[in-house]
Amino acid sequence: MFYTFAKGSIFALFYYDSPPRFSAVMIDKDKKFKRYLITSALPYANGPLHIGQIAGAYLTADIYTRFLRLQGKDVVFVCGSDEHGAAITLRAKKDKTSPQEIVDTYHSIIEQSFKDFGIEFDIYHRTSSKLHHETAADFFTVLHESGKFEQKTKEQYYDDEHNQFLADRYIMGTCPKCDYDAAYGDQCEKCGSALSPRELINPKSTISGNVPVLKETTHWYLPMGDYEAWLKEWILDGHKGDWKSNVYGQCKSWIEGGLKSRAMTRDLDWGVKVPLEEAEGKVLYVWLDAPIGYISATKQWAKDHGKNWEDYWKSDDTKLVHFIGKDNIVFHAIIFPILLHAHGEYILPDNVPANEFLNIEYQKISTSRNWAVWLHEYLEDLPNKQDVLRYVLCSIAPETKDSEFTWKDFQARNNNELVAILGNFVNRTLVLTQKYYDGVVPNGTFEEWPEVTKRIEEIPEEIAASIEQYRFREGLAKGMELARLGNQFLAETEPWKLQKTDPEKVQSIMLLALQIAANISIAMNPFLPATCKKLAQMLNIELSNWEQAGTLNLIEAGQSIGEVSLLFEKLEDEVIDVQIEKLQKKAQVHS
Ligand code: B3M
Ligand code: ZN
Repeated sequence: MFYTFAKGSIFALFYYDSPPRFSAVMIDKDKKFKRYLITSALPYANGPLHIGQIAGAYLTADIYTRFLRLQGKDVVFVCGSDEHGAAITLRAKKDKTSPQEIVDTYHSIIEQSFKDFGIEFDIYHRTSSKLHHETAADFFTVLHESGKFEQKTKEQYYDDEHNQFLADRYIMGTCPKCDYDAAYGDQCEKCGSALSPRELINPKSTISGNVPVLKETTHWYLPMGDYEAWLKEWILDGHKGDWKSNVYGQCKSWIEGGLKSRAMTRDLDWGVKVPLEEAEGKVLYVWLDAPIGYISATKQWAKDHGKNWEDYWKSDDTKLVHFIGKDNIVFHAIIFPILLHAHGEYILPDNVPANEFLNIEYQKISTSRNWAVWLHEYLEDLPNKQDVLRYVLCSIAPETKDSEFTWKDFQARNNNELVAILGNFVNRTLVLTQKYYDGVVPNGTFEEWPEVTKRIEEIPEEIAASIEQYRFREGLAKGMELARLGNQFLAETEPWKLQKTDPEKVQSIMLLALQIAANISIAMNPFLPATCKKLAQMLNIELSNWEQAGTLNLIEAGQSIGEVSLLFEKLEDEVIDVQIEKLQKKAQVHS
């Protein structure tokens, strides 16, 4: 092979040539990590998944993890169902069934649709498991015994009709910060503010609709204010410029707004029981128990795979990254870190890359109005099109602000990008290889096209840098640049015209086009895994590791390519119209 590229120095080269935001600090920082623990928010098992959740906390985490795995890194990607809290019990009440019934039903639906969609967790656990209950209770005990909680008796809202205290989603009212009239007792979903029930204007019980009364109850509080100085140092100084600005900004306003004590227990009968004799009838606050779900999931995975879970949670050379949606920022960036820090044995997240929200057809997703595209329905209606949805959701991922999903845009991105650019390039290359050489890869040299070979070498490094900085849209666009480069290369060299007059040059052209296609199969693998697997099969090459991306000898002269078929198909208007109608019809029924 004429051209080979020395690897190993890729980061140095790339960072050196790039704008200052790719700082040397980042490389050094990342070098100290020996292993990675990646988490995605645990979805409540109270309904199926919609594409807004996927775009928020799962797709990007999956891309990130696949990228690490391709580099041969030691990585574990954990998730599971969040099976406690009012989200579950209220749903059970609404459906006139038991919480257990609800979580069993939705846990399986959710787990299956993640699998079918290609979100590849190492474990998908559940917080109703015995291991989780033990882990969460032990965590509470450690904090309790080391005096990290304050026990306080206070008046709380109570529903007289149902004989129940009303915390979190059991109470609704008007948000004191933004006037939204359906804010929950723990959070306003409109402005993202964390609230306590007593702050709500015109509070109402969500079970009876009645105006609640006040009644005394005892709980264990986390004095968050005590950690303000520590949080300032850790986040505001320590993660400035490194955490995404939406995350950093929210943390800053939280910390600077003053942190109040927060109850870590609840008067409920569904959840992890508070492990104290005097706490009969009380369970752990779901936002204490749920993030500990990441720990219990890791424990279960380690048990199943002969690993030591503590390596992943208690060792400074592990990089912990929480992928979440913006409504979960305070819990992952402030409350859970305080708990981990207070416990004392755990590492803290290195990053909390939160996405903003995805709207559908210019309206906020609403599960109660059924304004959503449900993942399991998508997978049924549009089978074998997981990667199309991955592509679209990554292209429009709400990384820095809310973004819009529309079915027309989905169609356009499929037809004009996946079909016309990526699919077209691969198909032209493979069909010509069959036609000219009976599918046997020709020999050739590339010195005539230094700009093309240079880009092939550079693009994977650029994709890597984008992913490492949680800029997934940018990384995907770079991947598409490889396909555009390939199309442009074929358009300019016109092998179909040269075949009669200069077949030797055509061999070189086709070999280089095949190397581009092979590079796509690695470089786009984290984004479009099924497509890249199929592409590798068509090229008849082993799916390689990331280190090989950017090299020009991925496919060898003399080898045969495999069977050729189309990577993507055009989506006709009819198919899209059905989806638009379905969305509208179902929403009308529910409103
Ligand atoms: N279940 C909230 C949500 O689904 C919650 C996340 C828990 S992550 C530890 O948005
Ligand atoms: Zn609000």
